[in-house]
Amino acid sequence: MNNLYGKIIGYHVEKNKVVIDYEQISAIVEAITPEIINVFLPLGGERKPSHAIEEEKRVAVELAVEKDAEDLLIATDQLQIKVGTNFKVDFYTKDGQVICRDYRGERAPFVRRGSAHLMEEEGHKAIETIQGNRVEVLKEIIGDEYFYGLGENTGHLNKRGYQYQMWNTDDPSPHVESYEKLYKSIPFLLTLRKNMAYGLFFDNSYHSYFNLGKENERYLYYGAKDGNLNYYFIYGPTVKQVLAGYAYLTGTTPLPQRWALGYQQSRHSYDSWQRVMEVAKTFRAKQIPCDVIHLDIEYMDDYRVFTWNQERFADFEAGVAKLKEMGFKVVTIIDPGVKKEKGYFVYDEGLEQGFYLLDKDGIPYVNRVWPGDVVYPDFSNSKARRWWGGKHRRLTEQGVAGIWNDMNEPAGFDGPIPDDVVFANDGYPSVHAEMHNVYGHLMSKATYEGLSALTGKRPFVITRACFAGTQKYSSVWTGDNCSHWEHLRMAVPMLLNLSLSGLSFCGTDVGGFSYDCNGELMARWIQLGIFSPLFRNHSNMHTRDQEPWAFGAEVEAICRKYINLRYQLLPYLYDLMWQGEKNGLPVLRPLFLDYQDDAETYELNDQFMVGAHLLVAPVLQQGQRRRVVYLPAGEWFDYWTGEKYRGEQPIIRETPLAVCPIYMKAGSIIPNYQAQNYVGEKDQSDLILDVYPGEGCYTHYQDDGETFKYRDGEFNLYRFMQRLAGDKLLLELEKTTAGYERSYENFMLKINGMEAAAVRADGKEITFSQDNGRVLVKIPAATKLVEVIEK
Ligand code: MIG
Repeated sequence: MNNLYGKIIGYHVEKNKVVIDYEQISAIVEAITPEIINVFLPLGGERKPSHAIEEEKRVAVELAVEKDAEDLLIATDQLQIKVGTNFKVDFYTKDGQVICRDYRGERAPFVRRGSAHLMEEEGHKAIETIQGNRVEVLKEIIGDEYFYGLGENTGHLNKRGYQYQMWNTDDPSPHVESYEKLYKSIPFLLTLRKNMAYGLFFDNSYHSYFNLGKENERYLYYGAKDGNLNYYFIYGPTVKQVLAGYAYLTGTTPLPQRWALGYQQSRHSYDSWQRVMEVAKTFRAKQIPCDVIHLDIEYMDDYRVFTWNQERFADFEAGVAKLKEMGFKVVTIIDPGVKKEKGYFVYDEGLEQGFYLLDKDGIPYVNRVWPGDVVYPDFSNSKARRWWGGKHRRLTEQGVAGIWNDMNEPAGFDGPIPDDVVFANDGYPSVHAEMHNVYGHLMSKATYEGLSALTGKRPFVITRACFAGTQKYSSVWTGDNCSHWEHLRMAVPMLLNLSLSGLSFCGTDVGGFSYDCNGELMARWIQLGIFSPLFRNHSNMHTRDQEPWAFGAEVEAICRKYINLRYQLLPYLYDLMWQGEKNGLPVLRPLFLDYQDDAETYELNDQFMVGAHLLVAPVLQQGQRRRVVYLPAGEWFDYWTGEKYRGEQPIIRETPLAVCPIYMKAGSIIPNYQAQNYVGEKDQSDLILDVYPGEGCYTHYQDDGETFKYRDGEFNLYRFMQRLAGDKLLLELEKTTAGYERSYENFMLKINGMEAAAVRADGKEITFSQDNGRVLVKIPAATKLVEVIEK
């Protein structure tokens, strides 16, 4: 780094903050908590309110500050921070172990020989060398380090050796490994090495770059074209602590309505009520569960947002109501581009109130999208956000249940929006170069807040573009993938890194968006899709039908079976979302989240955990009829056969088309619902508990599934504990919190891998049945103790 700020010539402490005067500039090191440190240098001007960290997060932290000859030594009760000449900043544990250190040498990129120009002439693409950023940070790579996070990127789980960019981009060609940027920018990096994990969150929304030991093995490089040096160091040493720290700053995904975890069917575009009804009826006739049908852009009147087509979608309200009777919710797409047309109420209202982005001459900036010429709402203006949020009344009044935000990178058919387009930014006027990456974020915030005010229910929003912190407002999907096996494979690390970047409520277009899907690919994609929190099948216009029945009887049966499994697992997924709102941990997890000491898990690109109890090893290759599954420490039950395996070893699993390998950890108690066609079809007053004998404890959460009343305590909690004692399995059941009026009547216990001689409930012998290596028992929900005596 060539930034020469000189020596430290003075400092003073203001509460949590140490202001450090250099010969050339003043820097700030501030403890947000004892484990989270903000490092700030005003390279680009005034410090504006962050769009990612929206609330005051500082707690009072005791700082010990000391100056030696050159350096300033700052200590919290968790960390020691050494700040030196030229604002080099190093982090140590309280007992002096290095965590993360600035790299002191010069940048030393590897040499590229030959001519980029000639290569481009021939039609190849040259790789951009990243230079000349206003903001630059180099951190030492300390030995065997692994890098994760950074939101949505192609490639592998571990990002070491690669370069990525933060610049929200809608590039419709097939996403391949060499892509450095996609729709989402999450400048959060998680670093893992033996016994240590830490995070760096760079809160700068300008176009920025991460080079993770690609340029040189010895350092990682972060650069931003403009703005300030402004990052948060987040101490672990566990990955879970780092994620909790990042969630503390940027927020967590709020618990969604329960139906939002159901299966969702989309298509660009179901273009009339007639076609929508055909699809809806087929789901019910074929008994394939489905909760949501999406209306893509063709529902609109000539792509005017907040309108609908009066012929193909005549009597909109009645159509939505009819679907509701059948148990379907309707989610409609809303793009940011507002058709530039006098007399169109949205355009006129926004224009009158000055709610559009302006070009440098102060005239509403125009680009072209679906409706033709459009103007763009300025979502950085809170008044514009409220106006936009309120516009959704038109749709919610018709019964629309959720909103899908697209094209909000923002995209424009006439090329990128110029850097100097002006945003109001609530009193901190800013240009597009700074606001581009937060445009989608602020749009989904407007949508979330609008839906929340209009419906009083937990909003369901999907967005394509986003920034750090969008998890507070929206779910995300990974944009325009293809019906390619490579894209199925890529989905696993992509969803895992999104999950590690705060965006727990994520999913892919199941079956693939572009290109034609085929039966085998569909079957495998559904098998993966049932585990992603957002579970939506979507495909492009002019591609082959992609509904679950479009590929013949065998694939249809597989889809039905797996979508049913998703619906059985709904209470487990819902529990995970509820926990995630509190602790910031994602639903989908790379294995190292729960097995951090096991280096075998650091580069598993084709396996994941759903919560802490369920391990999935999907099939990601055409024709693959067996695969290796790595089981981490513990004992594991094959979900399909009940067979038990010892962990810390790879095993081989046969994978005929109908089998996706799933393993349940011994000691797990997984809540299940009875199969149903949609959420709410059955009252689910009997909860199934799928028990895998061992030692374990599980907390189950229950509420109304829709409103915010849970935030006022209207929920129930149940604690289920199990342990083995000699030839007995003991289950203790307890309702530990009773705040929600409805409760379960019975628990249906499914005890796997056991044959029982007798079962006792609260000391009394009760009847049970035995089925395929499982004990089945129904007990009243008030039961406290169940003893299963092994045969
Ligand atoms: O220019 O609304 O990624 O899911 O179907 C394409 C039409 C616009 C891109 C989205 C895709 C959606 C499509 N949209």
